Amino acid sequence: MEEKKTIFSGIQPSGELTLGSYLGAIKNWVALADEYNCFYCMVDMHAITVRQTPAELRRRTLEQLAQYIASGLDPDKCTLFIQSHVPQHAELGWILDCYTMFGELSRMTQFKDKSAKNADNINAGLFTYPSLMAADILLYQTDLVPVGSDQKQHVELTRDIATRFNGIYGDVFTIPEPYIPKIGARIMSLTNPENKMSKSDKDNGGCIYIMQQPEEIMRCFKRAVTDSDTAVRYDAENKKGISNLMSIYSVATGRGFDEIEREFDGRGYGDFKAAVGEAVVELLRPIREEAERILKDKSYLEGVYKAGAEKAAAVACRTLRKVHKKIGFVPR
Ligand code: ATP
Ligand code: LTN
Repeated sequence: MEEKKTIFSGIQPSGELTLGSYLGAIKNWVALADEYNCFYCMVDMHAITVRQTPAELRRRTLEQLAQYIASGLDPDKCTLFIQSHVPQHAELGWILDCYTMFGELSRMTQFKDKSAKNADNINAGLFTYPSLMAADILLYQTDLVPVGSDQKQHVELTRDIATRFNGIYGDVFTIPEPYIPKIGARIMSLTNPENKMSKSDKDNGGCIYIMQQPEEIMRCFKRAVTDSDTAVRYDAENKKGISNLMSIYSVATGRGFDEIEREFDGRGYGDFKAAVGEAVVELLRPIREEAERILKDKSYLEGVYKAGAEKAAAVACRTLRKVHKKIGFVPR
């Protein structure tokens, strides 16, 4: 039997998980889980590139794990772990810093965005973030990285770093491919459809959270920004709000844009916004309920992340040993 290919992906526990991360990333993680050997991570080391409140970081890391499991990731089949529990990430991260160029890091749009948002804390970690992300991916000899479109640039840099390293030392790393959904790769804020829906943004009402109560979700969708037209029609340029709602509805229900346009022909925005809200409520309800249940069982969660770190470390150590040997470190 052919060996399964490998997937790696991670999310920062820097805020509550959003509908954007669910549709852009987690939904695909679940869809691909049976076919691949999967590593899914809570990237707490990435999260501290922006200042975090310690108790909240701890709480959100565990909540995120519960939400991964509740979304359908089976801890017996996928490796679910916390990044800081596998020290090889930091070790390879440092090494890859030495194979990543200042100019490359300066071009990363996430660095530019986050520097603008955190002007009082543009730390070195924020700048070198992509080489730590490259380490995350390359440690597991990853073939596929399912992410939203905002992370494409980081995966491409990972490929460049791996290709550069392999060019010097021979085939050490598998070159990974990004896996980006056709619809849902960039869910926009409901209040400001020019901006990505993002968990660390505090724009009231623009962001839907996986753990949000149905009434609040409905309220956010009813207030979603649209346009002065009345037709439910996909036009990503001129009807950003409606097109965003159509993407959400499409991924939540599996219906195509044509079908949605027909369904709401002549019905106006009010009906449509309520329907999107209801579809999202029903999509998230089982995940929220299951996550709430799992969260009560702290010892179960501890068992999952400890076993996950052990499985991850076994693979990570193998790659790191190979890297050490290639670059000329004396074996430990
Ligand atoms: P932060 O605000 O802390 O940067 P975020 O909300 O942008 O966080 P991430 O942790 O950066 O979320 O992203 C987690 C995963 O979800 C990534 O794969 C990312 O590409 C994807 N993702 C995040 N937001 C969206 C979105 N609005 N639409 C589609 N995919 C998204
Ligand atoms: N940079 C990503 C989070 C992240 C990641 C990764 C995603 C860190 N390491 C490895 C995929 C693979 C983000 O900000 N969403």
